[in-house]
Amino acid sequence: MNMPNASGIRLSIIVAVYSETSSLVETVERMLRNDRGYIHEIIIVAFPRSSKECFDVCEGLIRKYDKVKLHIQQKTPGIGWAFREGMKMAGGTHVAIMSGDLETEPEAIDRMVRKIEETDCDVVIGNRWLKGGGFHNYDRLKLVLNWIFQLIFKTLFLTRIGDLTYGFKILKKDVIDSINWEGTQHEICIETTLKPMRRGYRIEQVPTVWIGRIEGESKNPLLRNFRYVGMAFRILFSGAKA
Ligand SMILES: Nc1nc2c(ncn2[C@@H]2O[C@H](COP(=O)(O)OP(=O)(O)O)[C@@H](O)[C@H]2O)c(=O)[nH]1
Ligand SMILES: [Mg+2]
Repeated sequence: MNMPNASGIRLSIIVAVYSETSSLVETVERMLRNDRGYIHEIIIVAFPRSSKECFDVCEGLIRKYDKVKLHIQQKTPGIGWAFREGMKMAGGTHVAIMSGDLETEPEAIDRMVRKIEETDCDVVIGNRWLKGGGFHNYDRLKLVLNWIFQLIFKTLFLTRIGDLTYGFKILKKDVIDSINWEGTQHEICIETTLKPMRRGYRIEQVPTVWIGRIEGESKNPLLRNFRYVGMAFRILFSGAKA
């Protein structure tokens, strides 16, 4: 089905994948089910050394759904490269970034699109700390660190926007093209919120629930959080040029 969307939104969805199988299928199918004509394409960006089962699943999805495409990540390692390659390929007016492990709630994409339809904002982020959002099966220590981090950086950046570290959002393609992206690993998740914010783009947020993966494991060790901190300070001190 290829009905155009009344609001003119054509959404390219970038799904980062590192060996996921059933979670990826569910992610893709739950978004297609909710599509009101805005999905232009779903680009799976797969880590090249993902499992054979993962590639079999990707092949199955591209055979079954016209809108699904597969890109094998060229530069490694890191999800930053994956998102950046996907963002370059995107042909839509807007670009979503998300995970293939079902931790990023597929239904939140529709809520984000509605927020863009209502406000024509430049960026809409998923926020797990808003009423209606939340964390299930999240590491306790990570949750405490996350809360402290949000408090410190919301204060430093003087913003009402929360969940600054979360890599689940939609950006206008023009916003993406106007920014010099530098993150190669998970720090891309904070960069994609803080740099548009620093540039004065209009950001909105919607609540979303994070549910810990049941398949595979995270590629984001706790120590990598220092890369988030490094990126946040670099952006803070580089001002609007970021
Ligand atoms: N293409 C690609 N995907 C990745 C890479 N690292 C992680 N991912 C995927 O990106 C999503 C988010 O990463 P994850 O390791 O779960 O990080 P966490 O959710 O922060 O713990 C998951 O679906 C991963 O499988 C990478 O280097 N390349
Ligand atoms: Mg994850």
